[in-house]
Amino acid sequence: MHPLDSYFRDSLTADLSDSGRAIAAPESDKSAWWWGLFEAQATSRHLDFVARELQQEGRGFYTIGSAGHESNAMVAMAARASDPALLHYRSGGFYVARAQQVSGSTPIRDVLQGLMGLADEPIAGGRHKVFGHPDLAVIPQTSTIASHLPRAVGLSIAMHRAHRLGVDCEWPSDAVVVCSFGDASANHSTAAGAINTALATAFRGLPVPIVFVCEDNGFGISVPTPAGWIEAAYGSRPGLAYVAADGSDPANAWPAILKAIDFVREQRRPAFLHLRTVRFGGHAGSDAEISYRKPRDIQADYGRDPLLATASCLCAMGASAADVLARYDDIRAEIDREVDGLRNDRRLGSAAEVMAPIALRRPGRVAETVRTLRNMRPEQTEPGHSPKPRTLAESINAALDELLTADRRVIVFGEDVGAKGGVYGVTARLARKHGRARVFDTLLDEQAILGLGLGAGLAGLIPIPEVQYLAYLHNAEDQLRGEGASLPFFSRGRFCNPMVVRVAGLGYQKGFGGHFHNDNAVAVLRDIPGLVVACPARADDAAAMLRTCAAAAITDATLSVFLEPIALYHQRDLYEPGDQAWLAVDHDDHVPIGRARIYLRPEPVEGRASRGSAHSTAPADLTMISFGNGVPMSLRVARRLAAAGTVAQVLDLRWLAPLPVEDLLAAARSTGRVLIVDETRHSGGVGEGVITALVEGGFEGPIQRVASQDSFVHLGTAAEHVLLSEDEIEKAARTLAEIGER
Ligand SMILES: Cc1ncc(C[n+]2csc(CCOP(=O)(O)OP(=O)(O)O)c2C)c(N)n1
Ligand SMILES: [Mg+2]
Repeated sequence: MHPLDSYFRDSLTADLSDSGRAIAAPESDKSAWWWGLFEAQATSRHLDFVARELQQEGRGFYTIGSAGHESNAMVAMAARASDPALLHYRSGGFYVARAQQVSGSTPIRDVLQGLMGLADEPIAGGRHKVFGHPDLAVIPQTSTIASHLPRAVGLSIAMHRAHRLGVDCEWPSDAVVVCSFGDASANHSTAAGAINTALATAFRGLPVPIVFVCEDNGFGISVPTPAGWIEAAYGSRPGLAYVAADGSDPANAWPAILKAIDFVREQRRPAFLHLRTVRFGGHAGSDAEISYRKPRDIQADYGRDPLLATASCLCAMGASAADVLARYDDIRAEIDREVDGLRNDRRLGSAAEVMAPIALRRPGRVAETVRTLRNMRPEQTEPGHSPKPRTLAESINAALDELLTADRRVIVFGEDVGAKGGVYGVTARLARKHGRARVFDTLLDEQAILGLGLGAGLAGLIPIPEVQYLAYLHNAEDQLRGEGASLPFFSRGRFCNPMVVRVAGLGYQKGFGGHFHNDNAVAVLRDIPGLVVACPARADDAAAMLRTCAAAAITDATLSVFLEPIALYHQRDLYEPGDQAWLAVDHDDHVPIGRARIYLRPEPVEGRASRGSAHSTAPADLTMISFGNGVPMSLRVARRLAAAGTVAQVLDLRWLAPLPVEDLLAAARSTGRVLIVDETRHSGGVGEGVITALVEGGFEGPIQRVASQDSFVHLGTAAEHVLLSEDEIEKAARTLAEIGER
């Protein structure tokens, strides 16, 4: 028996009123309420004991428990079952108490299935031990501490926006977001940033109905949080209502907790509920607390057991210790019966089953959604007038305008996207036309921007945030990796993050130099399961691909990064100054995810007779596989090669994840030789993926790759030393063309 279990039993058996820790009875005799609290707390406690027993038997895989924190059950009791909750991994009491409010709930089974990794676990299908349930408004969280706070804040802001815009939102208009986390987590920059976002947003007068619940047990694994720090840090923040409650004194904690939740519900402003707790049994089953704590300190915590405190209240109201113990034992027996019932339950049986929720892809339906969206747009051209060729930036602007017009769920936001219309004018005029409720500036914090996007998706909106430069996505990247992309995985698709994150990036821009405005690192995005990475090079593709990404967000809750090559935003010419050959007319509705574009042969060179097959219908001599800035560079090189008698076709990948494997293999096979033109870095760049696809696809011809250096990008003209150049491309292409006869 766990020592905490024996301590509880022994203390109950001794006369509680003699224990020197008698607790004031609540004002009214609401014994049913107190029994409900005890039941939630004791259920959570026993589940923790059982988790460790199951692990010893090899049937359980998770032992981070809630023991000592169970007064968080009162937070659920003070909230409503429809209030979205994003919970700390020690909020077991909350979970059980929330389940008590929803008939038909099976919290014991849910939690057991979670820690045993069973396929029928209701939210994650056993993929991770999370607190989450589709019917309990509990949105599952990852283990990355504090990473859920930006989303929680985003949800609290976006719920209101959705209601204001008349968008269907699954959360009531007076809902309160409940977000719990630990005391050490409160120091994480993600938490600090998210709380700041809530305050800065509320400061502007916008509703931010969120209660931050800091479950303060005084430790982050082995590291103590100095006494008084949480109060010092959050007790007097302007705009943050601070409420303290002691979990080991539930009678006094209850009114404080109720006050915090009611305040947020009525005022629509953030509150910080500082819930003092203890932590029993170390950080997890594997944590030998004795190595960093004194035995007498560990023992002293037992006197602050919230279960004993609730038992005291029950006894003060007339229950006998035997009644309490009987209920305590009944709960354990109920859990044991559930464990027995789960003996033969299955776990997911294949990679396909595990991966099923990662990315829903229904290209047919996405295409239909694009058509529906397009039907909503006003007629853009007068009859008889041909549509105007556009630059990449103009085309994205027009596509955003069209999406905002077609679907009121679409919102566009980021740093400088509002009045200024973006650093490069891509969102110009959109705020004026569609209003500041739908096109708006955010705080200068990429985590906050993505968090708002994640929350907005949960509120029924279709967020299209902008991250100003690729270099600045990196400091917030976990919001895509850990939060956005993993949510469907941990919720079997019940909660998702439909979103298109526009990111301006890649090198070669002349206007604004240096690494941070020319960052070419995309490897960190390409390995995120399920994430779509789009990279349009030309205006017509940009509009069509943006529609595809938005339609995929609407239809399949797809999360996409839309990587826009800054250097191509305003490019008009391709071969010669004034030729306007890089402008394009938006004619395709959409581009299916993972389909490449092929430029079959170079434009003939005016006035120059080319040798070989440049103008014939014979197949090309080599395939250049590229994307982004590499596409116009390759086309220019192809033209020079054509003049010398070598015909090169250029394939634009368009999608960097998933790569258009079928298309690139077909193009490679059609010429037998491949040159990969990759403006990202030699190590970890996109080209590595292309080579792998070619080799794994059985392509046996010669492959050459040219890429940028493994360097940061220099300021000014010296950037040319490290970024891939057309000369390098041409040299490699000529070498490749000379390798044997096909
Ligand atoms: C970003 C991140 N860094 C490190 C960890 C490893 N880790 C897990 S829990 C934890 C301590 C958290 O302490 P606290 O926030 O006080 O919560 P408690 O476990 O005490 O309830 C750490 C360091 C993590 N999960 N996430
Ligand atoms: Mg802690």
